[in-house]
Amino acid sequence: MKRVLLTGAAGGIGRRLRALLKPVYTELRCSDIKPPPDLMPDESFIAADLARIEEVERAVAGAEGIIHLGGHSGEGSWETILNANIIGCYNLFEAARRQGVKRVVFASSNHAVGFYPRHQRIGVDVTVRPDSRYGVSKAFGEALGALYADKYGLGVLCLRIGNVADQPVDLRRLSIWLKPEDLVQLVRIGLEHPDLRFEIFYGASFNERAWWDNSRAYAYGYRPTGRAEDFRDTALAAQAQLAPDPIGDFFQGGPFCSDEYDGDPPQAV
Ligand code: 15L
Repeated sequence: MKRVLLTGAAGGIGRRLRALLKPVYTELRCSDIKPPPDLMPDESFIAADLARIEEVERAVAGAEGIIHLGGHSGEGSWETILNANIIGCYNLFEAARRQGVKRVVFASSNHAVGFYPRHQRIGVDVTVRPDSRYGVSKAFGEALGALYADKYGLGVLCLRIGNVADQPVDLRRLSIWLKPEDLVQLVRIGLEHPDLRFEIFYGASFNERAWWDNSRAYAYGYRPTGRAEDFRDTALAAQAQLAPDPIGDFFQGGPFCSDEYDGDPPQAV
């Protein structure tokens, strides 16, 4: 696998992945709605608005694999989520099918299951419990990925990404942190593992406080190198500066759960 398209190349995760993937995929093509400000002369870039399928198809043409990070990466208005993450995600999978792409790695999110309480350990087989319109769009993307795998034979890996950063920055992130190099490992499994058809993995490093059973990823050879507890003291010191959030502190999705929350106080079951 050489010809790989990276959507969302101008975003936070996209910027990190571009640097880390350059030596791996020598024909990496980057895409976003606008060129990343730090685009290097040796990087290949094609602009595409995900809501316009003809632009997406142009970007996808010739690619063997796609890493789909593109779209809106947090909660947004329905219109924003609809265009970037619902229509945009459909356009991406449909363009991949039309252009004969072999593999798609879809950046899903922990927010597809954010309304599970923190005391519950979950695998990838639970019912989705999105914590936001954004989370719903990620559950939609996972469903679309399953359809394109089962019906059209595309190889699809959905990564329910926790939080990609150099280190975990608060208590919640001690459970969901993903070291950028570990994300590269996961992406490479999605693009290159010969047995992969459709899978969902959690995008998390080796975190002793994890809420997620990531055994499917381990079965495909994932061996994370990041250990959140190595940063425990700084993460807990940062947490001590934050105001308590009785809803967000109860659920896995954190502030995505407390944002617009209008239900009863959560009860531990
Ligand atoms: C996400 O899915 C977001 O894209 C990111 O900005 C973080 O908010 C992350 O989840 C998180 O849960 O920390």
